[in-house]
Amino acid sequence: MSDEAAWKSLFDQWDLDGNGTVRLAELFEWFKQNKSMNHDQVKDFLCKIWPQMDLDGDNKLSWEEFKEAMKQA
Ligand SMILES: [Ca+2]
Repeated sequence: MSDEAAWKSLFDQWDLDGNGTVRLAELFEWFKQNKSMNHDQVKDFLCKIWPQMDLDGDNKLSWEEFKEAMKQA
């Protein structure tokens, strides 16, 4: 699987309602369910990474923003 295909499959997992953008709330739910982190751990983690991913600050993560974040990770 190419990097981009792997990223897309992760992005699709994060996009719980399948509308093509990932909201902070969706990411929050995903990390709680999939990473065995408690509420505070997820909150701390997302406080750090979210601003680096949501480049235009609209509180939604587009596929383009997601790809940029992955390239820099
Ligand atoms: Ca955004």
